[in-house]
Amino acid sequence: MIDVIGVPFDLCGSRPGCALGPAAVRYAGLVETLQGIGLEVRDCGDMPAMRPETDEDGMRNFPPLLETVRGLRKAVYKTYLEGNLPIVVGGEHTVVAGAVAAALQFHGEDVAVLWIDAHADANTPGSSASGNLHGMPIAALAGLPSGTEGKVDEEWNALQEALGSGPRLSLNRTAWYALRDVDPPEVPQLQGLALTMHDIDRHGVVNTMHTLDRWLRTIGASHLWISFDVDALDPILAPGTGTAVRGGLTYREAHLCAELLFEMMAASDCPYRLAGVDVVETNPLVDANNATAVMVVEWFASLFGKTILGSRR
Ligand code: HAR
Ligand code: MN
Ligand code: MN
Ligand code: MN
Repeated sequence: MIDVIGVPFDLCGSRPGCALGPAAVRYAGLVETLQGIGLEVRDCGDMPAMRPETDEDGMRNFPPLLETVRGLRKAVYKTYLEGNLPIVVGGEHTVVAGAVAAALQFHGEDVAVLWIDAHADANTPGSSASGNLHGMPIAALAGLPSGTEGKVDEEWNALQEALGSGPRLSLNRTAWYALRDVDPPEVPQLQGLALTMHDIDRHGVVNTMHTLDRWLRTIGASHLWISFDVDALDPILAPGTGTAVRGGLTYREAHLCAELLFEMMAASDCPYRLAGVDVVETNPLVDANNATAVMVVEWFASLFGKTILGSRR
């Protein structure tokens, strides 16, 4: 059974609105669409909404973020204990740290992460030019030092604590896909597999997905967490997001990517299993006709086996 968990959190990004992401994705029919292709789906509703609150000398809205990350880690862990598969619907990318931490805690250190995103999200508080925590979840998961001191360093340590006692995410077990807006201090963190839009232009989705599959086997991944930031998509197709970057995945490329991920994991000799999926940064306030959320739901259908001529499940 799939557990859908909404996280209406948008206090640590560059523009508000993706707290409405879970509602937008539900209105676009996520639950019904997955049920329609034969999956058992339980909608667990949303995590509590948060109010803005910043401590003196601290990071913007850090206290409510901390509470949300901790709460999501517990919710995802509970999903695992019940034998279910989590789908997390954000909300800002920051919160995903709690979900991946739960996957690492439950499944162990051989969890690999596929980060489908225009951005690397590997800044630390010390390296971030914006100070926005949604650009830092990979650094938090990897347990990188804050690179700064004082209250901000204390908060970063509190975030580490909120991620729990499980193993940290190794940067060597992290793959990025559709990158095109990476800050210079993030480049040294790209230690796993970094597939940029250039690589996708040059080699196509089929070859880059094959590279991903081989890499997952080489590193001995036991499970795969797929994190889908909608800004990976081209903003012409999916304008509903806070930090749009032109030159992203086309409609067909995005679907092919999802269809191939399904195929890779359905292969009889596939050594890794899906640990969970999230979709984040959907902001219906800057969208028309909920186009981005509709695209997200179609993408999920492809990821779970829907093809043009029917379902492979
Ligand atoms: N790298 C920039 C920063 O750190 C922009 C990050 C934008 N992040 C997201 N999630 N929208 O990918 O501020
Ligand atoms: Mn992101
Ligand atoms: Mn397992
Ligand atoms: Mn992004």
